Amino acid sequence: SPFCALCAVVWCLIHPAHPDFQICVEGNIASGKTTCLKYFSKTSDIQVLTEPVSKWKNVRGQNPLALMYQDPARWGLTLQTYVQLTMLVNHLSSTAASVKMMERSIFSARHIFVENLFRSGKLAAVDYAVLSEWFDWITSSISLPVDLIVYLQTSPQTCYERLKQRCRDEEKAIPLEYLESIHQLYEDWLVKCSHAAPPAPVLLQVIPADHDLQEMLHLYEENRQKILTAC
Ligand code: DCP
Repeated sequence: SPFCALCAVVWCLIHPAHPDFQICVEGNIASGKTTCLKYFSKTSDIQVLTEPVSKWKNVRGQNPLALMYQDPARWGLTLQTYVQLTMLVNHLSSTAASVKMMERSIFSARHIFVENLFRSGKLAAVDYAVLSEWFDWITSSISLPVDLIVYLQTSPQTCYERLKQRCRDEEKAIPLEYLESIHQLYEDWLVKCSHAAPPAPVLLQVIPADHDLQEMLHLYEENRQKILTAC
């Protein structure tokens, strides 16, 4: 009947084609997530979502990433609100492939970056409360399944050197201590599970990522089999 056809259309709109397996690649700033995603994009049936950082550098001509680094107390909420939106869009994006791989997640945005800004005194308690309310509502009301987290585990020193090498304008003033705090939060979150539970139930694959590019490509190849088996 026409009624059923309409129901089917509405159903498709609110339930877009979900992949069978959703992977998030996590790690410190400059840990090599993009290289990892690029590598896996060559595997058929894995759809890789392009990195959202280009959006954070340019939303309608504005650069909230640069503003946040210039004055975190003023612009931290602005950037993190937008990061949360772009992450939500990526989590919900439908794909024809059976495996979807994305860079970071709405979970690390909250448990690593928002947490770090707050703990370091750069985010007002009211901004932290508002961001947390949004996060809690989104994650309790919308299904955002994550099946596997690939954690690129690096030393903060390695990330610092890579950061200096790539010389991204917005990131020029990032001190080593900032990378150390992000690293500690990642270890607490994913390895020690001490300050927030990863989205459950989730598999964790830790890849040591301090090596040079050639060795990393080798490690990705080794891990490709394990990841495909997990799928
Ligand atoms: N960022 C932030 N808040 C978030 C997520 C990221 O402030 N919730 C910042 C940290 C970086 C920039 O955004 O300055 C880009 O971060 P990513 O680590 O996600 O991207 P990279 O390109 O640095 O990753 P990689 O070098 O591992 O490919």
